[in-house]
Amino acid sequence: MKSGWFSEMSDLWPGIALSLKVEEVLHSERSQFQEILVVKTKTHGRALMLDGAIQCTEKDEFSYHEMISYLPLCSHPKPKDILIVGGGDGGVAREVAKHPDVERITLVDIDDRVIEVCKQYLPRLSLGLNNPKVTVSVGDGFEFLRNHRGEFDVIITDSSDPVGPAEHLFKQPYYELLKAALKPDGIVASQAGTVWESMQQVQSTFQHCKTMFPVATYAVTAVPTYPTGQIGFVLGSLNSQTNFAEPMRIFNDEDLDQMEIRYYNDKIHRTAFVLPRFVEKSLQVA
Ligand code: AAT
Repeated sequence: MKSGWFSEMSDLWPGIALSLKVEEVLHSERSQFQEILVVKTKTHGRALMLDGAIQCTEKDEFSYHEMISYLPLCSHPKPKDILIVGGGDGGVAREVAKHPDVERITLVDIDDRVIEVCKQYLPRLSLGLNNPKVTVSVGDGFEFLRNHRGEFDVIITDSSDPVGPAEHLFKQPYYELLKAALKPDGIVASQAGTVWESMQQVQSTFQHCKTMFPVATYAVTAVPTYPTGQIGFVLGSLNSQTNFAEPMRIFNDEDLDQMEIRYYNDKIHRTAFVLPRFVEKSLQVA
């Protein structure tokens, strides 16, 4: 590897790797669960990597964090109680807390070291964890859900990829627990990988969701520093009337400016569900 560059190599996206020029390694440790690395990049601000996979860079994290938050929140008539599984960097909590209907946010991340390291090095994300609406809990999201029934309007799974501590968050039993933890008409949204390199993962996550929820769909957004520059979300609703592609709550430009939302609006919400033909066919969503 060329010195001074970080390359994101993984068996999940074999034969392809995004590289970032690194100016300084700010933090590196092996926690109980994973390898944590924070670097200062030349062009993308600070970046967090877990087990060699880019979790976020300061330059483009807003696309992912806004979309994984507002696609489900704006598809729900009154999202008051929210659970975030993963998301220890605070980016999703930061966005979810901006939604005026949201009253309580519980965040459960497996790794308290990710939370602490992000508090120290990624303050623009971790400020989300200090919001008074947010309660942070440390533990496995799967185990947490076992003990929570009928409590949440929206559950967002902002988890790392399906290797290591997040592996079981991409399997059928997790979707059974998600369903049970929702209130009536509840909605779920989960990080679900990219169709360009991980079609099988997308298909199986989507199938799990479809098995448990009367409405299930897949949406995409652009994140230049994620593998292939694109990432998708699986969304499910217990309400058979939910039409994810048409937002129930529309923020106007003034609202969006005030909320410091830079990527999401109602137009991009609708577009996120427009999928290429090969994806429609693979997921049978057409
Ligand atoms: N916010 C964008 C970054 C992430 S964070 C993924 C988080 O999931 C990490 O903080 C990790 O500690 C946490 N996590 C992993 N497994 C579990 C688990 N079983 N229970 C709770 N939290 C967990 C997502 C990056 C996506 C990368 C795409 N390539």
